[in-house]
Amino acid sequence: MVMEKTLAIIKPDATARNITGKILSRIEEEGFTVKAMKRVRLARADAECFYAVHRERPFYGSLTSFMSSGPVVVLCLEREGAIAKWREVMGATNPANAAEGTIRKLYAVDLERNSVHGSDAPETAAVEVAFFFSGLELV
Ligand code: FUP
Repeated sequence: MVMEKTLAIIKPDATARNITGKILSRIEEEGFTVKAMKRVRLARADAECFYAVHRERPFYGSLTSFMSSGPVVVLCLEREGAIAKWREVMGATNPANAAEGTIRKLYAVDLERNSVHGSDAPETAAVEVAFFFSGLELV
């Protein structure tokens, strides 16, 4: 398998419930290296830019409002096959469909407040990592 980087976000519903540490532990247990990490509060415009691919979708307004409603923890994770592995560890987008033991099954509140984000392909991972981190910040 190829070494890859992916972007992960611990979303506002998770930071509000003080489960950042639990999710970080899981990330380390699953063999990811944290290459970069920061806790930030997105402005509405930042969330709109990050989720621009969804701008025509009916949930865009609510999603970008939620993502800017409180702090998020943004991480660049590295591992062999990191993109698919992180999506496996997160579980299905809708926690009602998420497999036992996945982060979303364990912690997500609902489809929107689903605790974590992960990139879905190498091209989007590169764009998403660069959205939050400069090359100097990846160590
Ligand atoms: P994912 O890649 O699993 O994060 O899912 P998507 O890129 O399809 O969706 C991005 C985010 O939009 C999800 F994490 C949750 C939110 N969403 C909704 O709020 N309603 C929907 O119907 C679909 C997605």
